[in-house]
Amino acid sequence: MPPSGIEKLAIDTIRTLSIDAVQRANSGHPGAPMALAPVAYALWQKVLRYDPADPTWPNRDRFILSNGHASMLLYSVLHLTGVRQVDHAGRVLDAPAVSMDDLKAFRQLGSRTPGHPEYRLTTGVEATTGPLGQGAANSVGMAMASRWMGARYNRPGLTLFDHDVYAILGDGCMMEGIASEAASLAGHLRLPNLCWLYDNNSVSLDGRTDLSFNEDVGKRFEAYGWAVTRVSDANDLDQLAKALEFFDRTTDRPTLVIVDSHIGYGAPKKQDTSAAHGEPLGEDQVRAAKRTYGWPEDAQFLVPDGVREHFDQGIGARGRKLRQEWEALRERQRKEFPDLARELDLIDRFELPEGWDRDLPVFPADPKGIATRESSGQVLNALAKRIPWLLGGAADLSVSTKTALKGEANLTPAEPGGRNVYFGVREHAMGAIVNGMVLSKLRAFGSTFLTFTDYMRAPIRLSSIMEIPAFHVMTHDSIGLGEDGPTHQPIEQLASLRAVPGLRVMRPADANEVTECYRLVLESKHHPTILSFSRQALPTFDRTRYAPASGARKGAYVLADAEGGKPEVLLMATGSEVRLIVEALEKLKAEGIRARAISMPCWEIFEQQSPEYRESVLPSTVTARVAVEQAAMFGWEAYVGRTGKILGMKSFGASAPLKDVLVHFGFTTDHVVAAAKEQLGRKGR
Ligand SMILES: Cc1ncc(C[n+]2csc(CCOP(=O)(O)OP(=O)(O)O)c2C)c(N)n1
Ligand SMILES: [Mg+2]
Repeated sequence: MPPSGIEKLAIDTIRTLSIDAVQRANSGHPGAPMALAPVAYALWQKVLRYDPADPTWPNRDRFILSNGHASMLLYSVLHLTGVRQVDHAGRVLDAPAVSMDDLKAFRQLGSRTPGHPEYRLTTGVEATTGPLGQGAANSVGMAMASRWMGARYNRPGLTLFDHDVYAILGDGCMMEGIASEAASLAGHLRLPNLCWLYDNNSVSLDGRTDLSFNEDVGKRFEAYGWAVTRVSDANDLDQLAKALEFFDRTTDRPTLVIVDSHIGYGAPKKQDTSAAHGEPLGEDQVRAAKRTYGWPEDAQFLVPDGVREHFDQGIGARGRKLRQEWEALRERQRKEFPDLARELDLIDRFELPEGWDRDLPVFPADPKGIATRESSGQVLNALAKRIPWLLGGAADLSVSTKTALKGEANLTPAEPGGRNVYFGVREHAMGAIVNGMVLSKLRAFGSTFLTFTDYMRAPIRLSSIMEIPAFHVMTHDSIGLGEDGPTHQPIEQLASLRAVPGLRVMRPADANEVTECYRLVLESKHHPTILSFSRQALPTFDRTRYAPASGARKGAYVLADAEGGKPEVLLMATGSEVRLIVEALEKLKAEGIRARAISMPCWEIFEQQSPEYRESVLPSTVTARVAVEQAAMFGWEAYVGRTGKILGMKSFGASAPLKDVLVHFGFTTDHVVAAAKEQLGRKGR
């Protein structure tokens, strides 16, 4: 049955607001919002447990628009349901999340209605979407987080966390590998609180999807272990309601609802080519569509009387009531389980428990030392003991990356509150699932070999765009991993990750720098981090002889300095190569040459220090400079200057034992010494 009365009016308002905003911007995708308006309506108005008056309510259902190009669908709904704005301190303001002026400023500079939904910019946008498939994978992380929170904080008769997570996704998302990876894991974990609504319109940008996509999606999802149901007409509210009830009844697996729809519904022109996709309809089509809807042709941005009230009586009233009931439960929790209540306060404010860093290890000086992946494992475990909501795992490499949290349960279908997550060999989804968990305020991490960050660049980049502190433990961080050879030896990864705005790349030199780097990670509320750790043992520096490891907190610091005056030559390095510059400094000292060894675990943080501090570490008058890093040299020019020397990698690595690889590519103390002398215009020996 097609909608009628006020329901039709509400749905057509979503449609026409979307059409008008795209038309006014003269840019955007009206087709999907026109088709999906009834789907959004059925979900938001009838089902979603969401209080527009408090979008921060922790147990709200989450809604993700994975096909972010349909952003106007979400903005129209946020506007019509009257979702309030939340400021950066988490306060709910007496202002709309999306005002009429915002709708009119769609895709304009500084507006809250950018081309694709952006987390933090617009209240009600639960995740930044746009790169297809990401939002779908985020939703898996959010569903895992909901279950995790429930397992930890619910008590009999006191259910604080049981929210559902809904994602709308299109053919594009369905074609992306990341959605398959995430769906496979969601099926494995049997997440009953996850519902994907698939806009099966058989059209994508290049035309009909049968140009490239003919598989039976339903069968594929059944094979993943999902429950699958169908809606044969996106305009049929009864069918949509039944599908959402089916999801509600399904308690042992995730649900896929395949919704057949017609892109650009209501516009008479055939919509199976480019129109209604990446471009506005044009004035004539806009009028024609409005005629089809029975809408006044000349009206723009019209919200008919009664529509806002209708939403308020639906989602508004339901959400208010549910949220108030939840607040009452939370009060009971405060009385009956005060410790749990306090933990939730901390989580809510994204803070850490008192004494969270109390057990952090201090590593004694040791010339042989340990691999930074090993010290990382120890530090991570010390943190996990104090921060109950720290959880994560690896993409099938936890034995190598040393990320297992000892004594903690695995996260499984039967134990959704476990803290060791087995992502399987699904790096791309892992990145997005970790983002989803962090968006749900858990301190979540992923892990694999540094070289495989290539498989997860999109979610890493999005974590930075969203300004969320997701972090990843990346080991085997150089050619120093040895025998596995060029495919596993990262070369350009450090440089490419350093190029991501806001992302912190940390490559600590020894065990104590590892501890400092983790402090920075946990203290960060808005910066994601890639931690880069060695497979091979690295000496633990004698901090009575050299500077304290706390210098790492400034991103770069003078670890060891020449005696007897200003240094003649600056030696700088990160991670495993810092030992080389320290040894070189000692050798140069024996020859009467004053060198300075600078450990630079995090360029991004160093760049945020005062000009005075940076000058104190890298005095501009000292132009003899050598940088050492087993990676592509890109970027080091900024620190060595035009005349400095970079000892780095110009090629891929090689498969051979560690010591042979290092000698072959010139990562030896003697080589650093020679480079330093060359810089000073002296003959190397
Ligand atoms: C990873 C990624 N690749 C490509 C694009 C560009 N893009 C935007 S929409 C779209 C087609 C999407 O088709 P579909 O999901 O079926 O959406 P519909 O056109 O049906 O609304 C493409 C390729 C993108 N946003 N993200
Ligand atoms: Mg499509």
